[in-house]
Amino acid sequence: MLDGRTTLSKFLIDTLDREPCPAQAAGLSALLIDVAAAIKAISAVLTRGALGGQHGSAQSVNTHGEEQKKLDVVTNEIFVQQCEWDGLLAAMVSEEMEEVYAIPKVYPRGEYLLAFDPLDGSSNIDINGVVGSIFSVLRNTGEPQAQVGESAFLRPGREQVAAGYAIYGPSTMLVLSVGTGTHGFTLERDVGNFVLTHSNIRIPEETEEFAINVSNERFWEPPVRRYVQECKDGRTGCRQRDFNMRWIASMVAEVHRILMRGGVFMYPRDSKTSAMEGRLRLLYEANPMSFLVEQAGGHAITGRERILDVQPRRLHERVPVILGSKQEVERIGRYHGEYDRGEDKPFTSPLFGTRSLFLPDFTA
Ligand code: AFP
Repeated sequence: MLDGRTTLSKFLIDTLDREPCPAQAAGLSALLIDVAAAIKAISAVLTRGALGGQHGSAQSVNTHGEEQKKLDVVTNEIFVQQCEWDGLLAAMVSEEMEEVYAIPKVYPRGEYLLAFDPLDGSSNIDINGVVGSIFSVLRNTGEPQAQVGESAFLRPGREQVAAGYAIYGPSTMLVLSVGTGTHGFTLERDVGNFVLTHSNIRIPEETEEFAINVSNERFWEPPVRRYVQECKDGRTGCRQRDFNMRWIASMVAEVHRILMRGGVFMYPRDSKTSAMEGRLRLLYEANPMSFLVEQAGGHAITGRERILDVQPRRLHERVPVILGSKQEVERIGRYHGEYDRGEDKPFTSPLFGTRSLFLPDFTA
C-alpha cells in the first residue's frame, strides 16, 4: 500500500481478495465500490451548492419527526439506486427510511446488510458547512432468500464487517475500515478515483481538545458536567493544562478531526429529552464511527459500556456517544462509574456546587 498511489479498488483487492483478512467475505469489495460510487455521486451534487436547486426543506419529516432537507431525500435515493441492483445486498436501513428496505425482486439478493445515514450534518447544508455520509456493513445471517426483517439488523456493532464515512469538505474523502485498521482515501475528482492518502490512521491517546454542545450543559449527568468543568478549568484546575473546544454540529467532521489529530467527541445522555438515550443513532452513526475509532486505537463508549457491545433493540435506536482519544474516554468512563457508585460526592457536594476544594490526585 502506498499513499498517493494506491486506489480504493487496489486496496480492496489487496486487502480482501488477495490476502484474506478476519472479515474476509466474497463480494464485500464489490459492495464497497458501489458505496464509493454513491459517495462520488453525492459529492458531485453537493459541490453544485445552491445552483443545484436542491437546498432548503423537502417539506417533509423523517421517521424521527425531524424536518427533511431536499438533499436528505436526494442522497438517500442515490445510496439506494447505487447499491440495490448488484446482487450484494439482502436489505438496507437508512436514517431517512422508517422501515427496512427490501431489495426489489427484479434484482438478485446478496449476503450483506447496509445501514447508512446518507447526509449527516444536513443542518449545515444551507450554510455551506461540512457534511458527510456514514455507512455500516453487516453480513446477513438469515436464510439467503428469506424476507429480511428488522431483527436481521439488530446485532451488536462488533459484528460489523466494514464501516466508513464520506466527508464532503474542501476535498471529498472516504474513511474506511474492513477490520484491518482505519484508512483514508481522497477523491481525485478529475479522474474519479479514491486514492489512499491516510493509511493506518492512529488517534493520539492523549488530547487537549473536546467537542460537545455546551448549550445542553444543564441537562447532562454529573460525570459529564464534571469532565467538561475540569477541561474549562484548564491549568487552574486538577487537569493542570488548558483545553480547547470545538463543535461543528456534524458528527462526521468531529470524528474526522479526532482521527486526524486526536480529541474527544461527546453527545451524552441528557434529561432534555429523557425518553432519548442521547441524540445519535446506534445502527448507522454510533456503530460505524465506533468501529473506525477503535480500529484507529481510540475508544468509544456510552459512558457505561463499549458502544460496539450494545445490543440494539430498535432500528432507529439512539445511544449516548463518547468517543476519541483512549486516555480521555477512559477517564470519562471512570467518572461515570464513580458517579454510579456514589464515589464522586466531592465533585457534586452542595457545599462546593459541582466542584470541590478536595480534588483527588490523578496519576494519569
Ligand atoms: P443533522 O443531520 O440533523 O444536522 O444532525 C447532525 C447530528 O446528528 C450529528 O452529526 C451532530 O453531531 C449532531 O446531530 C448535532 O446536534 P446538535 O444540533 O444538537 O448540536
